[in-house]
Order: sequence, then C-alpha cells, then structure tokens
Amino acid sequence: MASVLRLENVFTSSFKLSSAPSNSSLSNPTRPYSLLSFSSPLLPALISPKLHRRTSSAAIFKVSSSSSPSTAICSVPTEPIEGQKTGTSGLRKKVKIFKQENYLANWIQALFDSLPPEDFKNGLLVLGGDGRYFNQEAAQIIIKIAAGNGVGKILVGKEGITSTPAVSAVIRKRKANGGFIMSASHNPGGPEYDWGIKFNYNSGQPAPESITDKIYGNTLSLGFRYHKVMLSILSNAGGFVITNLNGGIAIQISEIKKADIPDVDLSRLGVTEYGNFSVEVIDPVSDYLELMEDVFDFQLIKSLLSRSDFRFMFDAMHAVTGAYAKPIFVDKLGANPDSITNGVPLEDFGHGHPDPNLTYAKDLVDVMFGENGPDFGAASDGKGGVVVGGLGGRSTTRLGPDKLVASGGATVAASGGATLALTGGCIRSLGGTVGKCSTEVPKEEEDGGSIGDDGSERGVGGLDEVPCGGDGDRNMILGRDFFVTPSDSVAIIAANAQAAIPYFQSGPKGLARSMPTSGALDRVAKKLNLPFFEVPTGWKFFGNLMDAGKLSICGEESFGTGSDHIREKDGIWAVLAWLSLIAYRNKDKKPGEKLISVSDIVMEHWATYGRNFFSRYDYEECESEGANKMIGYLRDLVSKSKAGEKYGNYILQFVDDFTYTDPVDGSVASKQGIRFVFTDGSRIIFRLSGTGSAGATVRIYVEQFEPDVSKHDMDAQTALKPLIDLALSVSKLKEFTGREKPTVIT
Ligand code: VG1
Ligand code: CO
Repeated sequence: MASVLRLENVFTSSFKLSSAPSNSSLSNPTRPYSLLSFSSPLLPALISPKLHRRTSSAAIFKVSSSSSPSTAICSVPTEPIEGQKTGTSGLRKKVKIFKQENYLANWIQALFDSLPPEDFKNGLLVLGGDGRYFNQEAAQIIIKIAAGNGVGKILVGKEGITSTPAVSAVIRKRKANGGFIMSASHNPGGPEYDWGIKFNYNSGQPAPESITDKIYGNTLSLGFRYHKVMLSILSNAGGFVITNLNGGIAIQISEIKKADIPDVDLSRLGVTEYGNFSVEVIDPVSDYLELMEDVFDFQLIKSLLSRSDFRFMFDAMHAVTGAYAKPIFVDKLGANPDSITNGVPLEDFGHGHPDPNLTYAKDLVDVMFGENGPDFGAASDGKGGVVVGGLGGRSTTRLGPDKLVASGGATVAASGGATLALTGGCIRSLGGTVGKCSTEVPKEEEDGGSIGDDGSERGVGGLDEVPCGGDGDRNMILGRDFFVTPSDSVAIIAANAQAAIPYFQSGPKGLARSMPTSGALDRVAKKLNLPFFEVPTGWKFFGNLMDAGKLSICGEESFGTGSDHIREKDGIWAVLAWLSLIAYRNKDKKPGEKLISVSDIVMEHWATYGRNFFSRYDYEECESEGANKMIGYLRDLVSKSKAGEKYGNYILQFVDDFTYTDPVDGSVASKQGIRFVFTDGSRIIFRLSGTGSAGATVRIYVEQFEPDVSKHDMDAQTALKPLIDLALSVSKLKEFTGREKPTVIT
C-alpha cells in the first residue's frame, strides 16, 4: 500500500509546486497530488507498463513546507542493474540499452545516492548535451530525478544542447554544484548506436574514479546509503531494510525518487518554478563566449581573420559546435560566414561519425588539401567524411575530389559515399573497412561498402549509414596541405602560449599529457622549466592538478587539447589558440608579404625540439575474450622482462603496466596501459579502449623521437614501421584477436 510520509526533516529540500508563469507553455497550475497514482498524466511516459503494475508498493512522498505548496515525489521501485560501470569518460552504451526500463534512472539515482547530500540538496546543477538521439527524453528523466532528490535548480542548455566544454564553463561561472553531460562524445549516435552520460562536479571536472566507483557500487546494490537522517523514516517505510550499521545508517533501498512535475519545455529561454525547485533554460553559448573573450585576444585574432591573404575554414560537422561557430568566429571575430561549413547542428548530425580524427571530415580535407587550399582549417566533434591528416606532420599529401595521395605512397579513393581516410599515411573507411598503409585502395571499396575483417558487411552507403554525435571537446588542426598531430599541437600551443595568449601572460603553471600521447610536450616543459605530469588516458585525471594550480595546458593524442580555463578538453579553444599563434606570428606582416604558415610553425618547432613521430592503431570491436587474453599475455611479459633485453634493434629500458598516483589526493589508478620503453626513448603502448559499447577495442600507440632535422620530412608510417612491426610481434595481436589489420590508424 502506498504511504504518505512527512519528510520535511528527512529530505532537506522541499518541493513546492507553484503555478508556472501563465504565458509559459509549461504552465501547470497547482493541482492535488497527494497519493497520485502512477497513471497520472504528469508522470513520465517512461514508466513502463511493467512498472505500472509494480506500483502497488510504491510510496509517494509528499514533501511540504509550511509556507508554500509542495511537489509530490514519487518513489519508483527498481532493482539493481548490472554493467553500469563508467569507462574512460562516463557511461556509454547502445541507445537500446539505455532505453530499458529504469536503466538511466537507476544510474542517476545511484549518483545522488553516492554524493554527500550537501553537494546537491537545494543546490544548482547544469544539464547539457550534444543533441544526439535520446537526449530529449533523457533530459526529462534527469530533471525529474534531480528534483526528486532535492536539487534546488537546474540550468539546462536550450533544447538540451550545450557542448561539453561549455557545460564545464557554465558550472564554473555559475558556481554550480556540478552538471550532467548527455553525450557519448566520439561514439556514433542514433537509435542503433550509442548514448552516454557523464557527471562533472563543482570545478567543472569529470567525476573522478572515487565518485564513479561509488556510483557503480550503488547501481549494483541500489543503494547502500550512509544517511543518518533516514533513521527517522525507518519505521514507516516498508521498502527500506537496514543492511549495515557501518558509519551511520546504511539502508538498502530499491527506489528511484522522482518529482511529479510535467516535462519541461526546453525550447524557450527562461525560468520555470515548481515550488522550491526550478529549471532555467539558458543560452548555451553566452557564458562560454564570455570566457573565450577573457582567455584570448579577440582583436589579434580578428586582425588575422580580416586579412585578405589569410583564409580560414571551420567544419562544425553538423554537431554541437555548430551552435558556437557562427557567434564566435563570424559574429565576434569577423570571419567570412562562408568559412563555417556544416554549421547547422542536426539531430542526427547529418549522419556521420563524430570523431574529428583523420577519418571523418571529407569536406574540410578536400578543401584543405585541394588546389589553392585555405591557410588554416579546423574541425570539432561531429559528422564528417574523410578527414585527412596523416603523415604526422609535414606532408606532401594531396586530396582531389576522388583521390588522395600520401607521400608515403598511400593512395586513397574517396569518391561518392566512400569515406576513406588517410591517416598518418594510412587509410580507413568509415564503415569499418580495414585500414591499409601505403597501398592502393581496391576499386570496390571506393563505393562505400566493404567487407570487414570478420567478414561482416559494413559501411555500405558510406556516411549515410552511420549517424553520429559530437560534443565539441575534440579538435583537428590543419594547415594548407598539412595536418598537425594532436601530440604536436599541444606542444606547440604550450611553447607559444605566453607570447600569443593573454590568459597565459605570466606563463603556464605546468604542462601535462596522457600517458600514450607523444613526448613532444615533455620537451617543451623541459625547455621552459615547467612542472610536467603524465597521467592516464582520460581528461578526468587532469582536473586535480589544475585545481591545485599545478597545471595550465594539457592534451591527449586522441584530438583533445585544453587548459585550466575549464576542466574539459575544448575544441573551439584549441582552434582559437592556433589562430592566436598564427596571428601573433604574422602581426607585423604587411599585405602582400608571405605569411608564416601552419607548416612553417610546426617545422620550426621540430627544428628546435626534435620531432616525435607518433601513430595509433585501433582494432575496433574485437572479441573481448581474445583481446583480454592478449592483455593478460602482455602483463605476463611485463613481470618477466628485464631492462637491457634486446627487442630487434631496440634495447628495453623498462616495461610496466602504467600506474598513476595523483600527486594531489594520492589516489591510485593502476593498469592504465602496458608500455615498453626503449633506451632511445621509443615507446610501444597497449591498452583497451574504455569508451566502446561493444566488444573490445585494442589500441596500440607507437612513438619514436627524431632529433635529425633532415629526417623530419619523413612519413610517420615509414619512420615508425620497425616499431609497429615490433608491437605486432611482441603482442601476438594477430594470434589473439584474429585481426590482420587495424580498423583505424591515426
Ligand atoms: C578515448 C581516448 C581518450 C579520450 C576518451 C574520451 O578513450 O583515447 O584519450 O579521453 O576517448 O574522449 P578510450 O578509452 O576509448 O581510449 V571523448 O571526446 O569521446 O569524451
Ligand atoms: Co568528445
């Protein structure tokens, strides 16, 4: 039997349902709510028939205060769900899984059960996302559960859209307690693809493992909460069981707390109040834009973009940065409106893959590597076609409408729907066609469809077959006929930041990279005499260092670059940083004088610091069993290998499974990637992806340092071939995974 409990003293926040503004479509006059049945039209449609049947035991808590009417909070019964462990960046699963009964709701409830109440009760949270499929539905679920758990106010980006970096910026600026990001980032979106959710806390930083582990624990046992105040309701609440008396009262519950409020209209800016809870729909751009204006010298960038001898191109790839590109680049910085391509965010992002690596931005690459290409091109997460980069630096790559030719000898056809990419001198097709190095692509692959390694048909129809998302945190930097690797990009930004970017005018405090990212940044830190940190893969590991004032600029090889202006990697920031560098270097150039180009800047950097050749091979969606066995085999090797052993021409300096101890809070992250480091500084690294939603993705990273300027021109794949061969033989990858070739090479 449902019960009504007076919980004023239990839930520190009270919910009052007030009349919404009468001119609002959200208007929902106060109505009787006590003992609302679950068939209430106000309840989310998400409550499935099964749940309806189970509601006989549901408690509906009427939480009231003496001064105003309150909002009912429903207790929706639920059960633990397996497999909700967050990976490198949030919880990512197929949409179909997230749509299962209570799947998302359980995770959100488990999150609130994991946080100290003072971190959210009556507090302020932010909600944003990349606009991918299921976000609208998910936003309503999150809002109701947040309200049900006592959150005071939620700021939501209009239409639920806010880029990942902008969510971080809003959390910081509005001093929010934290925020949700509805995105599976670089994973494709759509009904057949992925959805994801991430929680960032009050510095704007992705929740560390100490929090995500607790959430995971709570999803399994929904939930063991240590909540002294709950004691007062034990006698009344039939569904509550005392399970543990450790450190307060531990109560196993099996409920999701949802406020009984109508769906919120996210299409209009403004505040809607529901008693003590309110939702404010905000412009997703303004706070972020203001921050960018503080960080960069917009006048300097404007002076570059207004030059007739400098041409700029930004591909927003129909994803979330589309909402930011025009207000920032065109309206504020004076770029030609034509320089923004795919600038309109689409719900399905125009069907593409959201990863702005060298695989998915055909339009931009066509232009950048075409005859008389622009001087600077950039893309952020979203849909694209082929993205060329490749050659890991200076390249003689040319891309015509139908053909791509790499200096390493790779020829890639990119006609029609085919989406082949030249990456570091190698190629892949969008649909998962096996990447090939320095080879001619067979004709049949040009038409989009192809047979994957496992014999499955993939990618037929090319781009149109793969919907996507994209949350604006990644970036790709291109010059004319030139691709800048992300590992070089962060190093070059760091080397030039103090001179070109006002935010860094007193110099960066410290630099950091993820472990597999190349050592180019290390060399800059050394030269500038700056503190330097190497953290595991995933942006969440940078946050503590930033909060402690030890870190300003950092990056990952996976097209992530950023700084402590927020606590996420930031695609638009990286583009503005590069524009600042170029503008600064050319500020005294008279019209007609030759400008210092992107490739000049990179070549000059290599001449000063040496070049770190770098490449990553991805073997996507392998059978988990084989991939895990391979990692097990490598771990075994780690324990047996000794310094001084010969691996081909390389001499082992050390091998380990990377463990990181956070210098700020002492937390330890172990098993973060197996690395073989050789005496000449070359490295081979193996790890499994923590963002995939099916099977296991093996990533191999190889790196080699080259001090000799005369060799800097080399194709990265050529330079790295011996190391790549070594990586394949050391790991017995073919044997364990059955894969002949990688699916992606960057
Ligand atoms: C990948 C990248 C990692 C990045 C993460 C999230 O993780 O390698 O560097 O931080 O994606 O990026 P993994 O575990 O699959 O290798 V995003 O733009 O998808 O939030
Ligand atoms: Co992303």
